[in-house]
Amino acid sequence: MLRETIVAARRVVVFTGAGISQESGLGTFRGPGGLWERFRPEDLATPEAFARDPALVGRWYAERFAAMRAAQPNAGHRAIARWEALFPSMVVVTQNIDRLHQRAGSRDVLELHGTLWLSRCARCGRQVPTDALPPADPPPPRCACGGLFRPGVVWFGEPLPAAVFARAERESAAADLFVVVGTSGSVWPAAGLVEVAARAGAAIVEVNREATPLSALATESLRGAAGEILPLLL
Ligand code: BJW
Ligand code: ZN
Repeated sequence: MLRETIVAARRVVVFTGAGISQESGLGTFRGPGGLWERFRPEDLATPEAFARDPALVGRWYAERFAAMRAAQPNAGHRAIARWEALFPSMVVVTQNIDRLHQRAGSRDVLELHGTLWLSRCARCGRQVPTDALPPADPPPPRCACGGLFRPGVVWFGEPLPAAVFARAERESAAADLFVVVGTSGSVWPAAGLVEVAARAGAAIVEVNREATPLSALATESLRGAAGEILPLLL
């Protein structure tokens, strides 16, 4: 059944979250050992937190950027990249900011929550590669205009990049196979894409170590590690 669905698929969307990068050594947000167990999101991942304590927020992201640079794509990222050759249309929609999909070879990646590889001036909006900036410890580097550089990610309360999200919605509505990997499905509006795909009639395949609120929408739920299951699906 799953086999037939995959073989017949023409338009595929793979929707990913922090769980796919867990086997590359990057922390997830929620659950045991997750980043939010040690930190409160509102202390670090909001524009208010950055305004209140830019050095603290800057240091936290500098540490995570160092970990991301050192991390390597895993078997899950690589399997997804290889799917591009198998389907007429294949898009990766990711909530991740680590660029591991691109480094694994995926060419069409929609970054819903931005990327830590880019920084931008909080005052004038000028965008620069994060590794071109001096180390953020302390204080965060400043732009020529005097503003502070902030990570190029989407914080709570901020809008997602509109054109990127609009395309993600279109692709989700047009997909015949929608594969959800390693996300708790608890952050909106990203999580709503699964509903968009389900309502439009796509087969939903979930790959996760645990059940999530999205499992109810899934045609098929595969429980386990993405790095083990995704190469098998191939
Ligand atoms: C494995 C595995 C392995 C582990 N293999 N699986 C509607 C209802 C309620 C609230 C809202 C709503 N609409 C908006 C909101 C508010 C808010 C929100 O969603 N809040 C909820 C928490 C309730 N949303 C927003 O604020 C968004 N903006 C917005 O709505 O703007 C509106 C607006 C419009 C116009 C003007 C102004 C505003 C923005 C959300 C931004 C989220 N940002 C973050 C931080 C990014 C930067 C950073 O990294 O620091 O994005 S939060 C964090 O969560 C990060 C992630 O992308 C995101 C999702 O997490 P993810 O990927 O699902 O990770 P986990 O840890 O939750 O789950 C991992 C999963 O993997 C688990 O299920 C494991 O079991 C599994 N797993 N290892 C397979 N090896
Ligand atoms: Zn500036």
